[in-house]
Amino acid sequence: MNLNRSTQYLLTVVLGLLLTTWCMPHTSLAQPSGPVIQKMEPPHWWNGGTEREFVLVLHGPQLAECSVSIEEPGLTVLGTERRQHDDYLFVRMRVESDCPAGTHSLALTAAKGKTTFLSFPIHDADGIPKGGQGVESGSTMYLIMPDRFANGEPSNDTVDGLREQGVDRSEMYARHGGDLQGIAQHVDYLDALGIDAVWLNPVLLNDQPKASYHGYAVTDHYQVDPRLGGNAAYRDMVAACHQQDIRVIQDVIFNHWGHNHWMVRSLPDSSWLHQWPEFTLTNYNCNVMTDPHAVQEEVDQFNRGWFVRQMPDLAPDEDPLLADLLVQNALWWIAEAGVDGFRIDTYPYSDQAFMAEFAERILAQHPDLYMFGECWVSSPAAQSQYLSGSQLSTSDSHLESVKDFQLHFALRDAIGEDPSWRTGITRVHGMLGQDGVYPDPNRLVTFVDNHDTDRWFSVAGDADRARYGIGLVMMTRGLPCLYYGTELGMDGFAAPDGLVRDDFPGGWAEDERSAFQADERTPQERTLWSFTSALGQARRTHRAAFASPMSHLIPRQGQYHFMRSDGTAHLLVLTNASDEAAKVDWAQLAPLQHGASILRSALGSSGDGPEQLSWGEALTLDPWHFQVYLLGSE
Ligand SMILES: [Ca+2]
Ligand SMILES: [Ca+2]
Repeated sequence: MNLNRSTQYLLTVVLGLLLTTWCMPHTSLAQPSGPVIQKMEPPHWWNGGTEREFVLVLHGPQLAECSVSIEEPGLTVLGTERRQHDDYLFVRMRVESDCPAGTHSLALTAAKGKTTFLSFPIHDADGIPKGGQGVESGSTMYLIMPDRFANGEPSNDTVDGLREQGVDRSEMYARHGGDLQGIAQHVDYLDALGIDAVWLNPVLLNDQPKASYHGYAVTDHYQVDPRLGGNAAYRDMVAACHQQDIRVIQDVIFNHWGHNHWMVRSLPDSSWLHQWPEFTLTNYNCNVMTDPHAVQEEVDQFNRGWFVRQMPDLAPDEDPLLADLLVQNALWWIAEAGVDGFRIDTYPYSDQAFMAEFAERILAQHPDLYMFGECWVSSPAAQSQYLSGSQLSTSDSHLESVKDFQLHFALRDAIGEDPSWRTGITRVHGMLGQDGVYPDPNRLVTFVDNHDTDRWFSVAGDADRARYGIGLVMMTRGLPCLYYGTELGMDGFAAPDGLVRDDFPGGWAEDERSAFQADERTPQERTLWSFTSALGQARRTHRAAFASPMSHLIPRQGQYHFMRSDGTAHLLVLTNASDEAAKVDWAQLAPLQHGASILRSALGSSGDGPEQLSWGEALTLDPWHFQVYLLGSE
């Protein structure tokens, strides 16, 4: 179809208005005689279960001049605020627990005296799903890019009115059609793998013309992307996960919005974005944030420069109203969908005072909720400074955890090197030896790969090394997070990053085989999957041991042994990170014996060497051997 420009524009406006009204109540928002409300956020609130006060954002021609009143039991207008743009009115509201659920009417009166009655729904607090449960120590997490995992509902693959149309699975930056229904349909798969929590790349609407699949350019904060299934599918997916006792982590971004965000296209106030005399990118050097020698100009450019031109840099530091709206949106999703945690994107790039305020306000409502930041920094000292309770920081971030890039780097370097006094697995031992800088290293999110890095199988170079690295990250301290497909040995280097975001085999009806089914996996996939699953299940069986501190021994010629123990269950991890077979030195292991006489595999037949042996019995560790033994006696 070839449309001329004005027809295209008209269609865009009409479809835009249709989209805008999706989240609105059925009763008419606008009367011809009074103010016209084109957009309202949030679409509803609750009469309990979350903060009593919230800000209602109203957008429409000249709304800033309106006054608002309400005569409904339990619902009060505390006041209104306006900003530079005349089309916005911000209404501070308060809901009491005796406010009846249902639709309530707000009178919005224009300066000329005409009134529009706005319908606003209050939902019953009893309907709020259980959320904010956090992630227990000893758990295992799993990262999914929703567009690339499973297409549970082909009818939503393309949605009229959105800027990016269609799917093309042969094109790495096009949409592929995966969705939340697809994830909900495979909760059993996650459970079988031993997964206790899923983290999804952002699910909110990304109405961007290109590469909208990755989700990091949000354009509407109260709508899950309809191509992922919309808000209802999100609620259903979280419920399906909770049914299997799997927690859900929402990916949130406070550094930027998408440049097609409706509030960026109609900016309430210039102060809401970091402004520069001319367009300025961030310098992408996270280390300036913790570098005592850094000059302020470079810190400012890092923190206030834009990530890319399509991602305008948010300034909650400039306006407390914007800060309130960001916090409120997160609270809304906890109540709406029942999410259990937040992974905070580009954490150091965001305003740090706001990030601390955000975490503090969320935890005040949901003390168990788990939050971790993406801090792509280059030392344990820098990584530590983002954590609440860090002795290296002078302020409290209220942030419990970060992704452990330091262990990731050490393992990446180690896996390709011959072992020596300084190289190979010694790097991992040395990195873990710096854990004293963290308040609780067991809460760090550990990983071999993610959606931005090379896939682990390609880094490791072969199946044995890949298996070793997965074993190590699953058994050492921290909360391991597997990236979808890593358990199958999916490969690819992130050059460019689209190459590490392939579709999960079998997620689409037209796929030739389904790796969700054990009998359709290749022999190599089967071996790696069984091993990973055995590790995941061992973590579940011995959760307390994995929630406890670890002990490890100095590596010798690549042999690296460590213990996870809660004082009752003792799990001895015997590994050989080298190309040479080696005999176990039981004398070195003596500090970890705990009086045991028998060792039994905690991985069933998926570990290496004998499934059972006596303490002191001759034992050879093959190259890249990995085994976990539960200590016992006769
Ligand atoms: Ca779909
Ligand atoms: Ca920033």
